[in-house]
Amino acid sequence: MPCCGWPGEWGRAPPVLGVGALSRRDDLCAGRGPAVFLRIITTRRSGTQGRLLILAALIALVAGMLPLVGHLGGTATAESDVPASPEPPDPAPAPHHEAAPASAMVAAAPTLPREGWTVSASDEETAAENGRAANVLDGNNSTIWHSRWSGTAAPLPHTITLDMHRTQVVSALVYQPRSGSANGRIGRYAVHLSADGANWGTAVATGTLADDATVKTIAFAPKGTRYLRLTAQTEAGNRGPWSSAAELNLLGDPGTPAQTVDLARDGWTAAAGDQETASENGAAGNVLDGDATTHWHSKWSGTATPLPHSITIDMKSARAVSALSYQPRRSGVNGRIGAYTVTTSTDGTTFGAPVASGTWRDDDTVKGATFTRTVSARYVRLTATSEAGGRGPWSSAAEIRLAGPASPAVHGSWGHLTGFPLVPVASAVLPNNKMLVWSAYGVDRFGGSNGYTQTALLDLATGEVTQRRVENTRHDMFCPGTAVLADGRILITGGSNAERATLYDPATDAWSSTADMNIPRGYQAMTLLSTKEAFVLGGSWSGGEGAKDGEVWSPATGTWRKLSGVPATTTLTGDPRGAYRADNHQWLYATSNGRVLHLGPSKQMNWIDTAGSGRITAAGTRGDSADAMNGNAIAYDTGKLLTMGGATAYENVSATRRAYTVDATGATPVAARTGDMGQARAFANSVVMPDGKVAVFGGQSYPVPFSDATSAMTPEVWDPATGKFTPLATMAVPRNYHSVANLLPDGRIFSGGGGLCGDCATNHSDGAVFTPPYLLNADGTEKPRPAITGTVPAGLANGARVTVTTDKEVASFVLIRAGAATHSTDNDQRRVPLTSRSTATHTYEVIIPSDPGVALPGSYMLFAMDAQGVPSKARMVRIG
Ligand SMILES: [Cu+2]
Repeated sequence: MPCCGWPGEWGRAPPVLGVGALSRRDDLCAGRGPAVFLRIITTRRSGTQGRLLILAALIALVAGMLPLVGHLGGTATAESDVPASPEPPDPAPAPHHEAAPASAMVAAAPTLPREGWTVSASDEETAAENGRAANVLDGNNSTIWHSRWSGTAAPLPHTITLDMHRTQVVSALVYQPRSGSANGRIGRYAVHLSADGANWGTAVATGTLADDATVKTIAFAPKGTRYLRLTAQTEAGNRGPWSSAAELNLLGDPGTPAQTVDLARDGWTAAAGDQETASENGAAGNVLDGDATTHWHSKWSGTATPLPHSITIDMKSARAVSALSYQPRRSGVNGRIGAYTVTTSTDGTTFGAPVASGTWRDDDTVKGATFTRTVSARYVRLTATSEAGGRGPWSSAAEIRLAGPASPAVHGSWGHLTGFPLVPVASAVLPNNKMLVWSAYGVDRFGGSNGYTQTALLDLATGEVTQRRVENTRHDMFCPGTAVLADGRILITGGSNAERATLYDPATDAWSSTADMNIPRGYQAMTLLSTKEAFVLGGSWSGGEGAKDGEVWSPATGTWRKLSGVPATTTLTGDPRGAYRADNHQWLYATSNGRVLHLGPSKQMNWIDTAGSGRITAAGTRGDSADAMNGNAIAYDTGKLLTMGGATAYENVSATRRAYTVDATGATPVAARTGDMGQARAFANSVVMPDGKVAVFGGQSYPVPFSDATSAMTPEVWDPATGKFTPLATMAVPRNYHSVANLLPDGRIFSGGGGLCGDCATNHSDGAVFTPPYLLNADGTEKPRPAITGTVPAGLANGARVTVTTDKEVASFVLIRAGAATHSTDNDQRRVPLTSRSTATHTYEVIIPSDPGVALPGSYMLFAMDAQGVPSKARMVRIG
């Protein structure tokens, strides 16, 4: 039974040109387009790295303009049947290097070392010349791969496939044509990526290369991959059915160009050269209202105002600006901006040379334009010179944001992307400084109940990723429930094989089965209990709808006990899809005596007693909160939780910016509204940090599974002292449905994943590490950190008093439970501040809370913090 939406349903969408052809007029401006439109559009590939895509677009454009000149090298040419042609003039210089943002990005991308790589081709000439595929990796431009041409030539298309034998982030293919002869120069091409060498998805780049001997760089959005396939569809000069290449290289992660942070838009105004106000509310001011459902639209009723159109943001005072982000309209495709320039002004009259220019892809993702330099300006003007799909003389924008340089000490900073051999849909931080991630039966897709799962381990010390297909537990662990057990093992339940339950033991790296659940489930929630048992509730996404009563797993017997007194009926949201969605992804907080507070995402909260056959009793509503499906709940302090975001339905409804605190320390939980997030989010992930602040990453303001539209690219941090959210450094990759985030033992945060939709556009088989502000000086260097120096016992009992030594004076100690995240839910992470006292110089007695409902048994990171809140690296300890 497919869940999460079924990728096959719209995973193989027609190309976007076909989509554009459906739109004859501006019907979609009024939101009257057929529903299928949005679905098709959401399958377009990610465009967040729009800067990079500019280059690919320009290459394609330029190639089409260059004259096709036949060429026959003067030396002995292999292909004997080629008509002689005059020599071409010197190849025209490719003008794409003038696209500053794109080439700036590409230049920063390192050429990946090719040691250990292998290559194969659909065919190769070995009889009449040495045209073996391997020649493209030998660093010698005079040896080439050539498609088979002796006897009967193998017809086009030809493919050549690189295998890096490990997953790396790749951002471009560099094609060195053969020298000495033009034959086989690749013309029309497609580039595909694959994690497994079997599933290739849609092309990440297509186009036509110029018929000359210059090196060609084909850029695409950075992505983790192991295999890359270049398909040659035509010969550049139509000289024959041949393809050839002297060398192929790949460029790696271009890195985050400059760390930027969104500027607050309070008091700003927007004015456009023209706007539609007669037939719709297309006023310019809509780009600043934080509402992705309203937009600016150029005038289209009566006689449409012709391109170009411009819209100018007035920030009311001069600011340092270094990037613009453009969110396309949500209600249709018309007016999506294609080619654009950005100019700035200090007086609103005189605008300088463009600080950014390029062409945005025709899809619904949030687009970035990184300026060539940081400018001080009051006015920023976005000028659209083409409509992305050529649909008409229109321009539109849902939201326009401006960003300035980020200050590391305030906004943190992002590290490079790490590629994974799969989409990390679920993750668990392990006691051995590794992170376990897994997807489904496929590395980039799901469906069916296949009895095996693709997993990977990231070694946090070395960055090495190892892949493993887990078959022995006969469990497809896609869309599961997870719980970190008292002994550090991970219990994974249900999902695609809905009744199954699997254990992963980090100590032995072994996977094993435990008893099946009584009730098959998918999208259920779990938590460990203070009794060291594990509790599960809900999960109608898989194994049948409704009646997903609670049950409890015993570590002593390895069996499940049904809790007939804990039906899910009072824990449901009012989702329009009914039970299928109403009991998904519940927020559970284990407390004393085997009890659990169920605090969402339904607006109704409940106390659950797991003793015997269990009992569930109403615990009031979460303040004035509505249902908040796919929001987050985080235990940031003992008995204190923060909930944020979510939506009243699983999908296709606006998410909320609202956040609440829930105090569960008394008999009745007390909920109160706290500050709003800057952006509405569902499908986000949140992480509590040692200092008690909560960082939230990703999510969409209008949740649609497998879409990257309406992505919130600005993470935020909530401060419990002020109740306010403030922005953090902008993310490079959207993190939406099926993404994860975890606090790491070094005090940094992993944010990755998203997608798992097969041949779709929104698979993100990568992740990046965010360094929080508390670790950084203003200049981006790392602050001196305290260190825990002495031995800390690996296992600690509740109530233990442990002596901890440090290298310098520290102010406090804190435990953060190792998290296990999937589907915006992490009921494992909790922050437990510790009581401590100094007993000698740099020596402290630290008290582990005696109540296992406070220091819930399991794996913890023990941090020491100095008086400024700078944390040490953690020691991993096992409590209970
Ligand atoms: Cu899912």
